Amino acid sequence: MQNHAPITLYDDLQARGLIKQVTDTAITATMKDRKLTVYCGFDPTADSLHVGHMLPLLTLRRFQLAGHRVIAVVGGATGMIGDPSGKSQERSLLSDEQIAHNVEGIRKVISRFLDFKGANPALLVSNGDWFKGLSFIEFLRDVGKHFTVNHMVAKESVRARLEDREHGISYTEFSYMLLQAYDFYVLNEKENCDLQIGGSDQWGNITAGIELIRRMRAARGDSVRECYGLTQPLVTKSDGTKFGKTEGGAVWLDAVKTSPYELYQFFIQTADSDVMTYLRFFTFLSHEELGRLEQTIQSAPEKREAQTALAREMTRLIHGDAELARAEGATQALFGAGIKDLDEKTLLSVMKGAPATTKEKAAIGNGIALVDLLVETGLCSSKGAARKDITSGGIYVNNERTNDPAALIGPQHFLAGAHVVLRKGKKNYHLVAFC
Ligand code: 383
Repeated sequence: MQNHAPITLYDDLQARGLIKQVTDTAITATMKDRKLTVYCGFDPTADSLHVGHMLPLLTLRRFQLAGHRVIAVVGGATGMIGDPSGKSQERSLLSDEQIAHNVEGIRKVISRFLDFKGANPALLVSNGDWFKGLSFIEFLRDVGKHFTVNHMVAKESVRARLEDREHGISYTEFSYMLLQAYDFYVLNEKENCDLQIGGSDQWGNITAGIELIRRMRAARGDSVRECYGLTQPLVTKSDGTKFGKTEGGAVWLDAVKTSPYELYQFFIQTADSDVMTYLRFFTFLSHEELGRLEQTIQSAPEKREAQTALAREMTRLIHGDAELARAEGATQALFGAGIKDLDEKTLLSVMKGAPATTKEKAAIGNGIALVDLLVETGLCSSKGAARKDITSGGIYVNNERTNDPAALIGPQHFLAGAHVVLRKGKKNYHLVAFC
């Protein structure tokens, strides 16, 4: 008999490998005894978040689903400074307009992961709200006084940069930790926030916050309040390359920057050796279902059931059911006649990454010889080779095999937006756009 008793949030996080460090082991008991208020911060370095931000974002969601109160902080102020944690070089500063634009983009992404309406609504704030009214002198007197530089230089984020004499660290970035510490203090005072989470790169900033809360309260003679920090492992790939990057750059959580189809494909391509880790990290599938999927990797790896489950869950979570259906449709279309039914946006997104050629409609009249097009696109090295490939059945036009070496390609072949998809063999696609 399997035990279906619901497990506690802490045990669930632990079983999924989502906890790297905690500041106090008492947090296990506290999380069972009462509801916490937990926060995580996101700096507006771009106008969207990417898959690298998903772990803490989804962990906030797990906390919310378990009945805890969650706060997402967008760094309207900290984004102006730049967190040196985990960064080997000084950041370039963003303009006020850029930051305002990015804050809005990030707000939109976060809103899709947390519930802002129900009985236990999430809160989304920008730390610009409290830093705006604070003067430099006030900050140095009230906050800076509680930190010794000796202590600050010992934190990993700063130490690494002090040792690197070539790049060093500016006074600006050196101060970053104080800002994040102050956020925790403000949220603790105003919202009774008692837990901060983040990736393990955030450990120094989180512990600085806990210290600051203790010291500022002690300086005023206020009672001690228990506050906690919890960090999560950084997501890695077993082949040593960076998670979340493709040839086209970062994988974003915004449909305009990374289409749902591309996101789906990104997760489909997960290696067998990583897929269970990601399923545990990112999905809300039960432990029984995770166990079942793990077995399929042994019993039928060629079916890639675990990868499909991961891609489905992530696309649904990030973009919703309708986009998942489109991404799945597009995936099948890529290999079949369904390609004819795709709209232009989906077709272009499916073909993104494939080489493309543009031709003028006017220049081809009723049609251009398929052999010529195959040579022009570089799919075949010569007309002779093209004819051979066609007769041997290796050439497809819009995913339909074409055996006629004299075939003409013309308007009757145009897919959405006057495109023709050529394919040689199983995988060599080429998109021809007629304009
Ligand atoms: C700002 C103000 C706060 C608390 C946190 C912050 C942001 C923090 C930071 N976080 C990273 C970011 O913004 O720089 N100083 O890109 C990333 N996070 C999360 C997680 C992660 C971290 O947003 O490890 C990956 O996503 O903590 O690198 O009061």
